[in-house]
Amino acid sequence: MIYTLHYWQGFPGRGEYVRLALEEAGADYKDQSPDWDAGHSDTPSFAPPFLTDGKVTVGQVAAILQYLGPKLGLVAEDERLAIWTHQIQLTIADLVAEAHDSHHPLGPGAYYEDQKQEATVRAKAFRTTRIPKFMDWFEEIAATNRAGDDWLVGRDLSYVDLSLFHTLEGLIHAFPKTMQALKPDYPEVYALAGRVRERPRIAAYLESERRQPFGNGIFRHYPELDA
Ligand SMILES: N[C@@H](CCC(=O)N[C@@H](CS)C(=O)NCC(=O)O)C(=O)O
Repeated sequence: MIYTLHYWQGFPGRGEYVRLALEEAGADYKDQSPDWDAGHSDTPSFAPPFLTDGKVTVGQVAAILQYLGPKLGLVAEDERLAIWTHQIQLTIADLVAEAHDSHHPLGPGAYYEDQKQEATVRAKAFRTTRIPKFMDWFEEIAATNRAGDDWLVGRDLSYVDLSLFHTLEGLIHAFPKTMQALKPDYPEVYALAGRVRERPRIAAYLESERRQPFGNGIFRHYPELDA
C-alpha cells in the first residue's frame, strides 16, 4: 500500500510527525506538495498535512496518526491505551501551535519582522511558563508509565514517542539556551528521545536527504526570542 503525505516541502513542519511514523514502520509512501485534487471532495482537509490512502483522505496530524497507528503497528491495541495515545498527541499539537505563535503571535498573515515586538512578549511567556508546563507533564507521564520504562504508553514504542522526540528537537532548535537550562529537569524525556534517535530506521532517516532542515517552519530560531 502506498500512502501519500501531502505537505509543504522545504522544512519538517507538522508533516514531520506523520513522516516519522511512516519512516519508523518502513512504510511505502510518497511525500509531496499538497495536491488538493488528490484529496476526496466529500472529506476535504482544512490544511496540510493530509494523507491519502486509496479511498481515504485524512487531515489533522493527530487524526492522521490515529488512522495510521494500528496499520503501522505504532499504537497499543488496548482501547484505553489507544485513546490515551491520541490524547497525548493532541497535547503535542497544542504545544506545536503555541510554538508557532511564539514567533507569529498576531497570526500567519504578517511577517515575523512586523510582529517582532509582540513575539518578544509571547516568546517570553512560552519559554518561562508554557515550555516547562508541557515538559513537566511529559516527564511525569514518561515516569509513570506502569507498563515499562522505555516509552510513553505501554511496553512498546508508539507514534507519540516519535512525536515527542521531534518536538524536543524542535524546541532545542528554536530555544537552545532555554532548553539547555531546562535539560537537567527532564531526564526521562531526554532519555526517551535518545532511544528514538537510535532506532535503526529513524537513525537512517535522520542521516538521509529526506530529513529537511528546520528553517522557516514552526520551530524557528530567532536568538532574540531565546534571550
Ligand atoms: N491542527 C492542524 C494544523 C494544520 C496547519 O496549521 N497547517 C499549516 C501548515 S503547518 C497550514 O498550512 N495552514 C494553513 C492555514 O491554516 O490556513 C494539524 O495539526 O494538522
